[in-house]
Amino acid sequence: MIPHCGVLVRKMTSEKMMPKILLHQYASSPFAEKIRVCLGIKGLGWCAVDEPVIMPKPELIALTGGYRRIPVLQIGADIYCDSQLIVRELERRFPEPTLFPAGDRGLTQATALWTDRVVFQAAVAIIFGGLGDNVPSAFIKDREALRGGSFDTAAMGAAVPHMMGQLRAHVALLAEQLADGRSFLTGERPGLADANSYYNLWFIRSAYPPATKAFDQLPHVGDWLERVRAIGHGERSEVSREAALDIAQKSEPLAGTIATQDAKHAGKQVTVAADDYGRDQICGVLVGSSEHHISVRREDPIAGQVVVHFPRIGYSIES
Ligand SMILES: N[C@@H](CCC(=O)N[C@@H](CS)C(=O)NCC(=O)O)C(=O)O
Repeated sequence: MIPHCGVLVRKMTSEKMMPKILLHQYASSPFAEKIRVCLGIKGLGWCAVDEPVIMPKPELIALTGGYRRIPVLQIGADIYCDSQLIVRELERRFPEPTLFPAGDRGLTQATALWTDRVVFQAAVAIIFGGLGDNVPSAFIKDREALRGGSFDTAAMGAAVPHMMGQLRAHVALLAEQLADGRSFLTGERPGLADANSYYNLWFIRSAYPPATKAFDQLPHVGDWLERVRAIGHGERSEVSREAALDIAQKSEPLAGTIATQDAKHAGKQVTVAADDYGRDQICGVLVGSSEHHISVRREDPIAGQVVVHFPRIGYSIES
């Protein structure tokens, strides 16, 4: 039997009561792997909406209004950009089992700034520096547009020795954390700390296996990687990009409230953009905000009325 997306595997609920969890993703995406592991920890049924690895991504852009990065979570006409916010939304909608089994909610979310920026950039240099001339030119061109700067695999290659040392030092922190024999980073139950710390190592292992020598001799890490891998990805099925658009069109987005600090933007047209790379501006009417998120409503000729949600950390808002 194909499981319905958006239902707890352990507790089947009818599709009518529970909207589908749609994850716009592709197989080789490390940030999508972070979310797939979180879906596994929560034992959720979900639908993969496979997106291209490079632009154009017309269906995704119709939903997001310009945000092109992967992953994007869609629940009905609510579109959640960035793995940081996707994690928060999954935890909000499906609190049990928690992604914070040690009561480590704030601190563990902060680890994303370590794994998604510092460790990820080391992994990118190691993988693409290692692959060198084998990286397809269309991919390089696309990532240059994404970065707004060069994607120079030769320069990355020159940085590999340093980056391998850096990577080993980062992973040594995980070895230290696991040294008392615990199964997962914050104790006996897996959580976001594991998903965050795992996905870059998964990325290196799957995209450029020779580079695992940076960390595969460190104690405890190999067994922990295997335990995280064994969690799996929950119950996955597939939905086409066209069907995802259709779901958005036929759904109503959630209502939101606006934080006092954003009162001046309430109901007004604003633009939201990432502050690191993939800085495309997304325009919409501010309909929700908090310390943790910014939500804009937009009307799309293909997707209909959608609300696009962004994390606060790493995104700017301007009117
Ligand atoms: N801060 C974002 C970063 C996402 C990211 O960089 N994703 C990569 C793929 S793993 C990406 O979008 N690359 C360009 C693309 O796929 O078009 C997040 O946490 O979701």
